[in-house]
Amino acid sequence: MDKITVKRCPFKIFVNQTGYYPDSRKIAVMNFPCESFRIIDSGEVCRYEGKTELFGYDENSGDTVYRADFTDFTEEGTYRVTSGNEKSAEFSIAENVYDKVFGDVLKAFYYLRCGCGLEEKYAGVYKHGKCHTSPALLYDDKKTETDVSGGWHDAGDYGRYVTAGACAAAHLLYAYKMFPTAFEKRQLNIPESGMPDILAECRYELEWLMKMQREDGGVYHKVTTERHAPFVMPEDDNGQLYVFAVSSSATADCGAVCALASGIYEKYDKSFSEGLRITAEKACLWLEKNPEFIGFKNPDGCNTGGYGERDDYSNRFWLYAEMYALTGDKKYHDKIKKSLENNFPLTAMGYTEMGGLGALAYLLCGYETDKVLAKQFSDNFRREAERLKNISDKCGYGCAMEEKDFYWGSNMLVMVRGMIFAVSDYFEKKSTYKNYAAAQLNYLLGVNPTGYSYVTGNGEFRCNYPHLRPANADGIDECIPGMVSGGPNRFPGDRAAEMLIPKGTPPMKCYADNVDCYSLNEITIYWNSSAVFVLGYLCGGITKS
Ligand code: 9MR
Ligand code: ZN
Repeated sequence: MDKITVKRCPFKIFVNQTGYYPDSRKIAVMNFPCESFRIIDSGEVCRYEGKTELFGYDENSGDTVYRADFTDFTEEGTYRVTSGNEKSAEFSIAENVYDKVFGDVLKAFYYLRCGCGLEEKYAGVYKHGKCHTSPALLYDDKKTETDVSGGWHDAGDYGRYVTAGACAAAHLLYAYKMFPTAFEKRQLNIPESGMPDILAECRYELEWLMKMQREDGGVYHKVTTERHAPFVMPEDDNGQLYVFAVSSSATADCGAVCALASGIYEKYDKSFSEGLRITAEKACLWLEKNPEFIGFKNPDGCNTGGYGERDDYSNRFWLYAEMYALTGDKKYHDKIKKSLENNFPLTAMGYTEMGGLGALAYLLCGYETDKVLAKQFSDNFRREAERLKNISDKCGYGCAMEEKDFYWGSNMLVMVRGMIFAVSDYFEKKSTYKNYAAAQLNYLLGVNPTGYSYVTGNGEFRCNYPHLRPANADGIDECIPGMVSGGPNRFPGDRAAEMLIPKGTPPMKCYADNVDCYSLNEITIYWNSSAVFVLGYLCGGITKS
């Protein structure tokens, strides 16, 4: 494939290109008039026939959508859907259908590790040398050296940002905590052992997060070079690293994820768990002394990520909820109540709004909870799931997104919505929204009007040229697998995207698999982590009591 031109999808019938569980709801989507469809196996033998249904006009794609429902075809195998001269990409029906994609989106974090080399026995052809290990200077004085090596590269760039990292690690840790059976035996072929691989991988990030804390408990917002690196391998990015100012959002998020992790790792490594608790407590003390919001703004001349926020209400709430869940100390319960006097969304689980993670902490806590408050939190998730279900039902592609939701990194919001379906089911101990969570994954993996699977290495027609420095610099045709692309963005925010996306393009089609389109096709750790959570639910399931 040429890296500059954007390939058009050869398929006009859209399916989850990974596939479906035998007992899942299965709907292929067409955007051309058709009346019937067939399912053919790899020997082109027809295995199923059915009538399509006109779904109607779908605003976010601009398509008139027809749908082929083959839910009652449950035989394991590899197939395509056909209609007239058109066909779908290949997909499977199988119990283990998500194994590869699940393993890949989780292994992606290993490929993004910073501060170490990636050895061939773990990384194969994607091996590379040690990166970003030189001491960083405090940006403020440009003199003081500090060791903040480690953690994951944030995204297509080589920056490491605390709020983004805390969010991604929290998604993974909650996925493990809520759906442990999906992870316990999942081998990722990474260097560590002695605990489930997902925990070993998160530990790599947590150790870095702890290094980002200053002696007084405040946490630096980010460590990056002053300007984004050119498209070179990480070991060749030798620009001076800087540690930028402390922010209250970074301090709260770092404390919160460390408190969450402290409880989880206790069983595996007492002293690590203890260190995490101390980090979290120090963050609390710093925040007490700094009750005002201290945001982050890039200094002039610096063009790496800002991750600015408008306030830190949800971050502080999340921290206090995690501290209460960890210690049962009433003083944190009082702080939870106090922080709820501010207004912020209590189901959001992105990288700026953390209220949903705080609610999760409270609902999963082993200590006594205020029944009214707990009910309010779980009702919020259920109400939000119901609202999203209605949106999904109105979308030809089953996606729970409205026009306004297709902004930078929209695929994260799709996955966070999948998370809300999962969380709601978890607390109801039912599988009411399982098909809706799956529908969000189906969209990500090909049931969308671009026809792309937005996960590298997965699906017959998949994105392969994300804005990801090592993938572009390594000279290897096939991109590192398991990277979730940011996806359609109705406000193309880079020059290449402005050129490639004609004005008036419907939101769901504002996408190009092009390395220069960072506003449409970058990757980030928190886009991957939200996909891991959804897969954790679909593969681990709800334990009915
Ligand atoms: O996801 C962020 C998006 O909402 C912003 O509009 C954009 C521009 O500031 O930045 C995005 O975040 C990037 C971060 O700043 C640096 N690493 C890559 C992130 C994804 O593009
Ligand atoms: Zn690095």
